[in-house]
Amino acid sequence: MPPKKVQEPERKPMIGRVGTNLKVGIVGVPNVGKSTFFNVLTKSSAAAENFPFCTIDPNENKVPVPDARFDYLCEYFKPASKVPAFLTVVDIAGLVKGASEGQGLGNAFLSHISACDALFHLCRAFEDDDVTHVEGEVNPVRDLDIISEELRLKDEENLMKNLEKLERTVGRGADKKLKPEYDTLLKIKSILVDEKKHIRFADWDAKDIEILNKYLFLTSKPCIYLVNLSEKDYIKKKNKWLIKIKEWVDKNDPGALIIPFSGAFEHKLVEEDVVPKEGDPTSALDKIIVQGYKALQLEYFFTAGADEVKAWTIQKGTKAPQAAGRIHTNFEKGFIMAEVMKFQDFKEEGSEAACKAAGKYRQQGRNYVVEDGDIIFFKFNAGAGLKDAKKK
Ligand SMILES: Nc1nc2c(ncn2[C@@H]2O[C@H](COP(=O)(O)OP(=O)(O)OP(=O)(O)O)[C@@H](O)[C@H]2O)c(=O)[nH]1
Ligand SMILES: [Mg+2]
Repeated sequence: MPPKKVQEPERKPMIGRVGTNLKVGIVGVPNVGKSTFFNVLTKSSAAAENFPFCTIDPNENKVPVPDARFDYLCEYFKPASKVPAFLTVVDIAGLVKGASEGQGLGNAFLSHISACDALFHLCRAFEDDDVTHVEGEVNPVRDLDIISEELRLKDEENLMKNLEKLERTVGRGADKKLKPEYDTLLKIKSILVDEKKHIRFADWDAKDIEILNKYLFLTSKPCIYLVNLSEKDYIKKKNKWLIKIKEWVDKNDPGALIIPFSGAFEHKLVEEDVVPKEGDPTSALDKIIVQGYKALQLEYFFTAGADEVKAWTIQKGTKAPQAAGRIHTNFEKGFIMAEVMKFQDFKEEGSEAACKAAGKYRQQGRNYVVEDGDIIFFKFNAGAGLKDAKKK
């Protein structure tokens, strides 16, 4: 009798690029503190000066993702090598009204934003007469509108170009194969052009997502809103724009996160290298990094031992053999099983042996979907015999 096929539950595909080399781009109008934020976030020194369009070419850097579980494992194993997960951040040039038609630094921004997978949309809510605002007075809601509309217009241009191309073939009934793609583009048009909304506003089915992932429109990328406050406002958690920004996000990008921070405050923390005491205001950067990483739909599993504690980045929904393949292609090819401990179990039981004794050290097969924070030991067949994949 042929073996019964196990029916797997349908997984809805994700909107976005496939891979683990994903990036978050910082967007916003000129001179609002993007490069200053990039510098304090990634501890680098991209040019950040008081004039619009200070940034021309994008700067890219990596920043470790803070994680108490990783710290615990390092403390436990005291390994020779510690490798956390990293978030890649790109500092992009400022956009002005009309950028989609070539104003300001113009169209170059398209490819820079296109190369990113999620966006930190940074707006300025701090007053400082010494810092020039391209639109005159400070008004983050107007600025959010400007950037949001430029991104939408760029997508509209891209969409209409492709729709016209398809119309010539599909419209005349000449190419039936392309009809589903054409239908999805029409659906996108109704959201993007007729309703003037961003693509991520709508609920897309698996077939649409396949098409969206072919085009990678700018407004399909997830967005986190970062509000740059003065140090005083950040510490008091008060600023007149915060409610208005919340209203804008609820209307234009429902469900998206808003994170207030202060470039000036963060800059001071880095410069003065102060260790905050109990009750002191704390940095917003850790939260921004963790949320940025989540927005990319990335997660990681751990390998842990005396040699190395390492976080391995994977996309959500990755199965055990492909996760093993992150370490080495042979691990995927010769995959036998994954031996998995949940981080929480490991911490509660206190050791691998205790986890085993408690039945919390589980052997998982090729259909196992790896979960964020799993501690994994892969077994694979390297031709001759069974070899351990764990780095002990
Ligand atoms: N008062 C105050 N000034 C800031 C803050 N963040 C940045 N600035 C100043 O604002 C000016 C512009 O900062 P940048 O970080 O270069 O701004 P940007 O958004 O990268 O600008 P472009 O690259 O031109 O688009 C600089 O003079 C900064 O010192 C802040 O939080 N408070
Ligand atoms: Mg800049």
